[in-house]
Formats: sequence, structure tokens, C-alpha cells
Amino acid sequence: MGTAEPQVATEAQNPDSQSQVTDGFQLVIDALKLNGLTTIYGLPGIPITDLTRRAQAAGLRVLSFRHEQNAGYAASIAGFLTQKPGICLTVSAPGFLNGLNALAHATVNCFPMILISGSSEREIVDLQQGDYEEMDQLAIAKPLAKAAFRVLNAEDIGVGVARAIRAAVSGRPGGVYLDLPAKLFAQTMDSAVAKNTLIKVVDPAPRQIPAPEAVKRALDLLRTAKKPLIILGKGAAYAQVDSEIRSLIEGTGIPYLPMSMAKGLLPDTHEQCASAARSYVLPQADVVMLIGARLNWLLSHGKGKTWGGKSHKDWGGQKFIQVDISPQEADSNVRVDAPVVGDIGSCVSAFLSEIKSGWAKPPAEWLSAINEKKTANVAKMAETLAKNPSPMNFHSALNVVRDIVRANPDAMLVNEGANALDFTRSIVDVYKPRKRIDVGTWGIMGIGMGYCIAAAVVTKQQVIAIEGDSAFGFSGMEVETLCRYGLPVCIIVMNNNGIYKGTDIDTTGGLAPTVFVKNARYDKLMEAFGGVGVNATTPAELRKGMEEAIRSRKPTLINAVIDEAAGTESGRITSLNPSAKKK
Ligand code: ADP
Ligand code: TPW
Ligand code: MG
Repeated sequence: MGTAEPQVATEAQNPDSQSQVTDGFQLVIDALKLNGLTTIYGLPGIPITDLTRRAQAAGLRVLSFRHEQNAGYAASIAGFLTQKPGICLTVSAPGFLNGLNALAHATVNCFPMILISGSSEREIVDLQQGDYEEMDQLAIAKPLAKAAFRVLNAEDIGVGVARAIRAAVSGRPGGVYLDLPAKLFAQTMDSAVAKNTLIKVVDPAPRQIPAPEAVKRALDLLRTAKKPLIILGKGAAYAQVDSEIRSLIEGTGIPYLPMSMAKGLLPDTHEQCASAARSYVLPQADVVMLIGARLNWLLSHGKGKTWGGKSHKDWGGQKFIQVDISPQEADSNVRVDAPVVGDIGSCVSAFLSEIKSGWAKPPAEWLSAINEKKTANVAKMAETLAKNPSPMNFHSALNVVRDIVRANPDAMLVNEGANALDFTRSIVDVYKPRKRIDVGTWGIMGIGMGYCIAAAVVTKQQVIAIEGDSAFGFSGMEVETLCRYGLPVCIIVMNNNGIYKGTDIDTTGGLAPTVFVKNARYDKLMEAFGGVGVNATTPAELRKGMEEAIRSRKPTLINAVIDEAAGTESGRITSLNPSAKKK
């Protein structure tokens, strides 16, 4: 093992042909490598331990995690950042189930990912005879994945991997499950014959050109707008057509709102960015162009009071243009007058060639009204940020993070929590595309350390993670992984002693379900594995800790002590809390 040549299962020569034999393990590795999939996020055990070892020996990067969920989230975000499916590798039943959350997450968020799990003997599983880690994994994965495949014979590994890749990245990206039973790995084949069964996927995510009439319909509608607005979603960030999107925004002069993971597609400080006037532009806009953003709960389903509707289900009167690769997305919540189906690169290019001939800037009243709101809100925020209360609150801590991110625009920003999420999203500006990765479509807790690891591995940049103390707990053990691989990650735990805040009291005398151990020292956890721990009780200490982390690139955890009364229940989405609905 360890030579540069492709590995073979045994050194045994085939007596007839002098040729060498290969095996299932090797063919999986060769198929991934052939398609440029060279990083595996996983956790070893029967039957895939040797797959991890031999993948490493074959030059793949194998990152070994402490829990499959974190490996899975890492793979999913690697998919988002690279447009190639992120590979997560797990053992059977329990390992598979631990990875499954991330597979579903990838599908829901439209991230390309392949979950590869070893599985038990088919004939025993199907007769339910009680095999080691018995489970019908393929059946369980199917409803949560964009596609699911099983390979039974070594000669089909090439096809299996090719189908998984195409399913993950073509059209609307998503999570794909690939089931590899234990028996497959030990199957042997003549190397030369086996090589011919592998497939290098040609054009895995073909361009999808929008119909010219759809482009015209959309632009005709946009031209009628008195108060146009463009909303950029994480699909637009995924597409990696940053300069085209910038040309569209600047060429039309239309104000835009970035969804959280589209922040930085243009710098948040851009004069057309309407983030600071969000609650003004949504109800006021008359024509809204959605680019890679769904009208789901994050956009209040395109209706209701957020959009100027009279009650919570009423349409606000906007006309929508929706640019999306999925032909089924339009009309999911409200009428879309101009769907433009295609890949965002092709759609935006088509718009650009149409508007080359000239585009009238939006009415000055619209732009100045937005600017007025922005200026007022920015001034209000500046006042809040300038305060220096003791203990620190979210604002005074995030004011530091905002400065540090401004000074390090290439750093990746990972963000999860409730208040820790909402305040960071609104306070910390992002300057470059795909620099902010967060809880995504589900508002899921637990993506933190997996995202940090993948972000560091994929981009090689400094990673800054702003984590609620509850959020951090979901993946906290992976600080060992960060230390083991020596990744440049600086975690800031916004420690307010609990979920939303640390002040809840259980009137029966027990412990409130939202409250944790008071004054916990998360920084000590990092020190346990050789990383740097910092306890920060003031903005100055936080700043010093972050600057040192960035200078040293050492894994660092800063326990930022936040006023336990500072948060609000559910952060910004209190309205979704059923007890709030009751009132
Ligand atoms: P956000 O949460 O930022 O609003 P969503 O995840 O709701 O974004 O929406 C992303 C949308 O982008 C999905 O509907 C998906 O189909 C679409 N999408 C993803 N990649 C592309 C692409 N390359 N071209 C066009 N649409 C895309
Ligand atoms: C997998 C429900 C939403 S936000 C949150 C939970 C448990 C934690 C909020 O506390 P945190 O942030 O992180 O300390 P802060 O700043 O407000 O104090 N399980 C999963 N996902 C979600 N979203 C939840 C539970 C939840
Ligand atoms: Mg908290």
C-alpha cells in the first residue's frame, strides 16, 4: 500500500492472463477519483474501515469525524461551495441513520451530496433474520433523498457512482444515497476489465437555457415596475456566476435583498443593498424578481403582512418573476407571473444581453425612499452597537465580529443559534460571495462544526463561527477533529446560559428546559485537545482573542460571556411559536 499506482486487492496474479485483480473497495475509490471526488467526510467501522484506509493510501483526503451527522453536514456544505457532490461515508444502520439527517438537509437546501453507507447482507436483511446492523437502508433513504441507488456487483460500481453524481448535481441539486453492501467490497475483478466499467461523467450539470419567450415575458414585466426589487437566494450563490449577477443588479439599478447565504454576492455595503430596509421594501415593491430563492417560510410565503397583505394569508399585490432551475417551483405559494426556468448563469446572461440595449433606472422616488429608511435604520443600529454594556450583549459582541470580518473579508463565516443567528445576520456584513454559511432552509441546529471543518478544508481560508451556546452543543465534540487536523477555525460561543436566554425559571422547582449550567466554560473544551481557549467578558477581550486566532490560525474557542437576559424567545421568529399564535 502507499504507492502512487492504483491499488489492487491482492498481489495474486491471474494464472491465465498474467493480469492483476482489483476489488470492490478499489473500484469505489477509482470511480470517485476518476470524477474528481477526492475528499471523504466520514467515520470508519464495519464494513467501510478499509475503504477509508485505502482511499487515503490512494491519495484521497479522508476526514474522520466523531459523529456521522457532522461528517454529513460537512459533505453537504462542501457540495454547496464546490458544485461537486460532497461525499459522506458511514457504516450501516446506526451510522447510516446518523448521516441521514444531513442527507435530508442537503436535499431540502438543494446542496449536492452523496451519502455512501455500507450495509449488511441483502438476503439476511430482506428475510429479517437479524444480521449485524440490519436495516433496509435504501428504503429508508428514498423519501429523504433526491435519488437512491444500491450496487450489488463490482462491475456496476462505475455506473452506480456515475448515476449518484448526475442525480446530485444536475437540475436542482440534492442529496443522493448510495448503498454499498459489505459483500460488494470483497468482490474481485480483473483490473483491466474493471477499468472499462468506470465512467467519467461528462457534463454532470448541463446548462439549462431558458426559453427566449420566458426571458422576454420577465423583462417586459420588470419594465412596468415602479418599485422593482430583486431577491437573491442561496441558489444564486451556488451558481457561481457572481460577476453576471453583479452586472444585472448594477445594470438595472434595481435594489436587491440577499437571503442569508446570498449575503456577500455583492458586498452588503453596496448602495443598492436594501437589507437595512427589508421591512419597508417587501410590502412596498410592485414587481419582485426572485433569483435562486424560494417563497418559503423565510420569505413569509410571498404573502401576508410582511408583503403588505391585509391579514396573514392575504396577497400583498406584488407580481413575481422567478428564476429557478426547477420547473415545479413557480406558483408554490403565490402566483408567479413570469417563471424563468433555467440555470441561473444562463438566465442572467440572457437578461444581460436583452438589457444591453438600455434599461431605465427605477424611479428616483423609490430609490430615495429606500435610502431614507436605510439611513435611519443604520443610524439606529450604529447607536446600539456603540454601547458598551456590562455584561456584554449580542450587539456589543457582534460589533467586534463585524469589525474583524470587515478586516478579513476572505474569512468564512459559519453561523447558528437563534439570537446568535439573527443578530449576526443583521449586524455582520459579508463582502464576498459564499462566505456566509448557516442554518439554511430548516433553521437547523448542529451544522456548526461540520460546516467549519468543510469550509476550512475546501477554501483553506480562516473560518469564524458564531455559535449560540445551545447550537454549539449539537456538534461540539468535533473540536477534537478541528484540533487533530489543525484547522484555522475560530469559534465564538455566544454564551447566554441557554436556549434563547438563560433566565427561565421552572416554577415547580426543577430545571427550566431552556437553561444550561450557569457560567459554563466552553473554552476549556478546546484546551482539552490542544487548541486555544479564551474566556472573553468584554468586547476588548473578544477582539484580542479573535485577532490572535486569525494571526496564529490555531483552532480557537472563545467563550463570549453574554448577558443571560439579552435574547428573546425564538429570536426573530417568535411569531412561529404556537404559544405566540394562541395570543
Ligand atoms: P434561500 O433559502 O436563500 O431563499 P432557497 O434554498 O429557498 O434559497 O432557494 C434556492 C433555489 O435555487 C432553489 O429553488 C433551487 O432550485 C434553485 N437553484 C439552485 N441552484 C440553481 C442553479 N444553478 N440555477 C437555477 N436555480 C438554482
Ligand atoms: C436540530 C430548535 C432553534 S434555535 C435553538 C434550538 C434548540 C437554540 C437556541 O439557543 P442558542 O442561541 O443556540 O444558545 P441563542 O443565542 O438564542 O441563545 N433541534 C434542531 N434544530 C432546531 N432548530 C431546534 C432543535 C432550536
Ligand atoms: Mg444561547
